Amino acid sequence: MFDKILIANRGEIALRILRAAKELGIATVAVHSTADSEAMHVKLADESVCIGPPAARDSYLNIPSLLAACEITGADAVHPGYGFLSENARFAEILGEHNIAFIGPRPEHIRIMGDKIEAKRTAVRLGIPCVPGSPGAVSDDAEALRIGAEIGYPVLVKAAAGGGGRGMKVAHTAEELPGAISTAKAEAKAAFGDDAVYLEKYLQKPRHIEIQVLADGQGRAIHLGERDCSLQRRHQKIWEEGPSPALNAEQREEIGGIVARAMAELRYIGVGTVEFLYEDGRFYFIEMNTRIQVEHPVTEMITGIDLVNEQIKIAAGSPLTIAQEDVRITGAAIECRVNAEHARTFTPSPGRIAYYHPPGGLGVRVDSAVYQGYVIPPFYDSLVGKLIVHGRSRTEALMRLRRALDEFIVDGVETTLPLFRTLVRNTDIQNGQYDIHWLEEFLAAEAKDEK
Ligand code: MV4
Repeated sequence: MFDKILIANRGEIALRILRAAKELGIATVAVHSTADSEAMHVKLADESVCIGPPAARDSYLNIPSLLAACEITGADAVHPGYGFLSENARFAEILGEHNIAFIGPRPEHIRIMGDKIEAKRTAVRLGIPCVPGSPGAVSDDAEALRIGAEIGYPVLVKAAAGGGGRGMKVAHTAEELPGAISTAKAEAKAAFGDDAVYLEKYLQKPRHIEIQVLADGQGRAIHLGERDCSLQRRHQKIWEEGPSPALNAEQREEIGGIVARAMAELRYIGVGTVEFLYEDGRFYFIEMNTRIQVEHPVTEMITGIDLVNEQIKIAAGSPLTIAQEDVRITGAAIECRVNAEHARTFTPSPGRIAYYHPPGGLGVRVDSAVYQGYVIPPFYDSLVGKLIVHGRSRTEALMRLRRALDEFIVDGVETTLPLFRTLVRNTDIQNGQYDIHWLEEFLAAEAKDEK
């Protein structure tokens, strides 16, 4: 097992990793920018190192500074959390060259999944169902039009280097396709320095359902059910829940089994999330995330499995000790991402938290790194904390969420709590009847009613 883990992150996820490390008896090193000297993860870690000025590229993304921090403290492993360097294959490789363990998958798997065309090719090879589309990058309009005619319109043009929704263009007809391709290519070139694009049939009203996997790189892999992350705005997830209100146990076992077998065959290491669009009873692979995700607590609440604990043990070379038969999905969990933003306009609201009272009680979890008097800096994401509730049924989870939201007080900054208090009382949400466009349509309708 590791002796000392350096946590290359900040905020609630740094705290989450620190807690898992402490429970394993592993010493912790926090790193921080000059803007984060008073951050909770710095206060709770055994040691801390300042790695640079506020801008992320000079601190949390600064590989030489992180290596120096490992050297100074003698850390033998690095946990990257989510965001920042968590899906940087080169960082994982460099750590390996310095005999420091990267708590995550092999660089090779990070690289494959970072290229959306390569990821899809791999998914096809492993028997994971994909959206019909071009087999690889499209090079000329004639080829694109041939594929368009074959799969039918609307067609979605996606950037190979994209992901998270950047660099996508819809062509509703063949006439629109060449224009959509050239626009997508220009945007992809400007955003990622890579203009490779591919085509997919555009699914109009899907849900976003992702399967959580755990694999040991030695041929063992299990799935931990799904999370429904359809409620999002501008590709930012707002509300995540599991199990999905749209699936039954049989559908879950089928897609989960396919994904687990694929990850075992790939010799994937650690935690991973395989993302699907789900429409008319069918799953279509879109991407794979090779990191621990923001919404992982949903899975932890319904399975009772500590994902970060498992992730650390696997990175240290331990075989997976949980069998698929041991995984039981119990009840329902919902996570709300509470941001320091205006609940209607979503404009960021950094500043001092004048009063803070988080909710508690049975089935309530708050993953947060803020405290009363803490100043939310303007340089990073605006997450105040994640409120996660668990109930024996989805109905119980919803009632518990309503209660917990009413208890939650954050003064001094604007937060998205009022939005969640509205959502938890909405009939579509209560009935689980929503797709990936529901939230933006709801917000647009609300904005209209305001006038
Ligand atoms: C799609 C799609 C419809 N059809 N692919 C957006 C982010 C990226 N992960 C994939 N995305 C989509 N891919 C096909 N073939 C619609 C989206 C999409 C979306 C997906 C998941 C969650 C929210 C979304 C919001 C808009 C579009």
